[in-house]
Amino acid sequence: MSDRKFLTRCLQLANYARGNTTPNPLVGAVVVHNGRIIGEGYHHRIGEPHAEVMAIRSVKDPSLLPESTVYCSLEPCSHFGKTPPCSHLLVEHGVQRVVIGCLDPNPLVAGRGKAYLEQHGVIVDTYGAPEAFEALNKVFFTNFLKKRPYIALKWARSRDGYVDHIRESAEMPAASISGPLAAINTHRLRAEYDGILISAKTLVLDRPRLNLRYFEGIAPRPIIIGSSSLKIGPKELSAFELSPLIVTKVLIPGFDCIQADPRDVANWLPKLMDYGVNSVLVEGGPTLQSSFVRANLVDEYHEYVSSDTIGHGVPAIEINPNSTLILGSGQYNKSIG
Ligand code: AOF
Ligand code: ZN
Repeated sequence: MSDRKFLTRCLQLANYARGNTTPNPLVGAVVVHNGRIIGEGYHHRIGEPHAEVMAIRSVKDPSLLPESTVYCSLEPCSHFGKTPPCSHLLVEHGVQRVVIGCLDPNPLVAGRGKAYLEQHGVIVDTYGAPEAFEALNKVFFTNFLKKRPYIALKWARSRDGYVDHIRESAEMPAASISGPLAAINTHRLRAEYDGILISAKTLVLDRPRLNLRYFEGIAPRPIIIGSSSLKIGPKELSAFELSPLIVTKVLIPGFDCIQADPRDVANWLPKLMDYGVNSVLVEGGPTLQSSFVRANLVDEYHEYVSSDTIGHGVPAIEINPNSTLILGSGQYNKSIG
C-alpha cells in the first residue's frame, strides 16, 4: 500500500516538469526512510540531472541512505548519456531497495538499470500496474516502441457530423462550429505537441495561424502535407511565426522538406523525428485524418461536438468507439464551449 503512495508522489513530482523535458521523459523519485520521505527530486529538463540524482542530493543526512528505499517512476538508467548512470549512483550510496513504476523503453537502458542494481545486491521491486507510469510518458514510449511520433487527432463537428460546408475557395467563410472554450482547450492541446499538422488544402482554404493565442506555452511547429496540385508556395508558407516543415513530392527551396508521397503516411511519419518532432497534433482536414486512421496510426483523439446542425457538408471522420488502443476525449457543446 505505501509503495503505491510513494510511487504516486513520484508521478506528482515528475509532472512539475511537464512540457520541459522533451525528448527526455518526465521522471520523479522519492527517498523513504522508516516510512518517512527524506528526499525528493525530479528531472527538470534535458541535459540536467536525473530525478534520482536530485532526490539523493536533497537528503540532508546521507548516512540514512543504506537503510532507505528509493522510489522511481521510471527504471533508473544504466548508461552514460548527457548525465552519468543513476543505477551506479544508487549502488554507490548503499541503497538496499528500489521500487520502480515501469521499465525504461530506451534500448540503452531497457532492463539494464534494473539488472545492474540486482547484480549489486539491491532488491528491485517493480510495481504491478505500470500503465499509469507509461501513460505519463506516452510520447517517449511511443517513440521508442513504435519508432514514430505520438499522434493525436483533433476536430470539431456539428451534431449531425460535418466539419465544414463544402468550400472551393478561401473567399467562402468556414462554418463556425466550436466556441471559445473549445478554442482555449485546443490551444492548450497545441502547447503539448512538438508539431501541428494540416493538409495543403486546409492551408489554402483556412489560412490557419497554428500558433498559441489563448494559452501560454511553446507553440508547435507547423507541418504541411503538400500536394503539388495546390498552389502553395513561399508566400503561403511564410505566413507562420515558425518556419514550417513540409512533406511533399517536389522540394520547395528555402524550407525544410521531407520528400515523400504525402499519401504514404507510414513512410514519412517516422522522418519527422529527424527534425525533433516527437509528437504531432493532426488538425485537418478529414481526408488527411482518415489516412492516419486507415494506417492505424492514431494514439489519441479529441472530438468537439457542437449542438448545432449543418445539414450537409464535409463529413467528419469516424473513430471506432470500441477501439481500446485509442484514448478519446470529452465532447464539448457549443453552448458552453
Ligand atoms: C533516469 N532518471 O530522471 C531520466 C531518465 O542523456 P541523459 O543522460 O539525460 O539520458 C537520457 C535517457 O535517460 C532518456 O532517454 C531515458 O532513457 C533516461 N531518462 N532516466 O534514470 C531520469 N530522465
Ligand atoms: Zn538516470
